[in-house]
Amino acid sequence: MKERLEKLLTEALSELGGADAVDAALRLKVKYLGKKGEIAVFLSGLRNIADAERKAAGSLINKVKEDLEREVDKRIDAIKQREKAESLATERLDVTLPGRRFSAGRLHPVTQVAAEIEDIFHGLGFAVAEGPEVELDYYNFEALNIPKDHPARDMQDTFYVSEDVMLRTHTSPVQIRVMEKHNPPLRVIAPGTVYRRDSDITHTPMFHQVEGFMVDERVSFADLKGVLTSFLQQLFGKDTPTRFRPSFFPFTEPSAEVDIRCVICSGKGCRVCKASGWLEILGAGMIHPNVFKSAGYDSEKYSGFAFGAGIERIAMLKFGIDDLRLFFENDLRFLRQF
Ligand code: 2NL
Repeated sequence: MKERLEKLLTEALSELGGADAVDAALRLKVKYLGKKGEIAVFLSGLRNIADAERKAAGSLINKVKEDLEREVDKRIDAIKQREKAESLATERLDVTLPGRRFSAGRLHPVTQVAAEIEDIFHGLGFAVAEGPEVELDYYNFEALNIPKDHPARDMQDTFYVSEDVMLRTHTSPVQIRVMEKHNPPLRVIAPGTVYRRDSDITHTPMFHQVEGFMVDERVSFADLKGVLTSFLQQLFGKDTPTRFRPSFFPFTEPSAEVDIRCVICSGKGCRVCKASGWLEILGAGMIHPNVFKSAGYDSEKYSGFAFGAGIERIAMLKFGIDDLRLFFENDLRFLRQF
């Protein structure tokens, strides 16, 4: 038995020497040391050995078993160390390589113009307010003195969610909400996204607007003219002529439309200003007493002006863009120019 054991050990060690991966070494461990392995065969053969020799034989088998266990573990350690050295040598990371460049993005021209408008009004003492884009009929129409039979309420123009809920068609409701919460004196602008059921070359169903208002005791039409003239001259240049024409809005009385001298032809007359020499840029007026009533303000004590303008239109005139749809196509060749 001793010779067979020694032969087994020699064989096992030689096989182990040929194992060059961890799983091969583990397979040998099972083959020799496993429950049904070669050593187990020797151990179960013990019962056929004479009582007097059994103890010596048993300890001999155990010694071979332990030697073999030690050798297998040593082999596995050696294989792991070699694999680690190999991966350190081959999987080198060159930390001196230049990084991948990210190209910088930029703000959308509509966002840029909105930010410039906010800056100018900030300088004039106005705060910025925001509000919901899904709005109640009350805030979008009713509180603004827009009666039930007014053409602006036509299904044609408004995206309705239900009878009383709609996508806001202007940012005026934000200003009603501000007046409900705060008392005069107030100077606030409300820039934001608005929605109208309209889609052709000069109208998109979603666009951007900035409205603003000022309320205090004794605010006059002269304040309206002063603030809006200063705003337009900061936006389009200090020598830009402006003019105020009578107009009508349900929420202001009196109302005006504000023009600037055509930025394309300087007043000579061109395609953009339709040969008039002027460009319409703002709507404005003195806030209607009925609007003050909705807000809970005393219209005998307070007066104020309000105005509204389309941001895309201003951006088109500032940047010389002739097609509104370019703002919504997100073509990088267009956007990179601003
Ligand atoms: C335009 C005209 C305008 C207003 C908006 C307003 C808001 C309140 C009360 C009174 Cl809360 N008026 N907003 C007033 C006049 C004109 O916009 O052409 N927008 C593009």
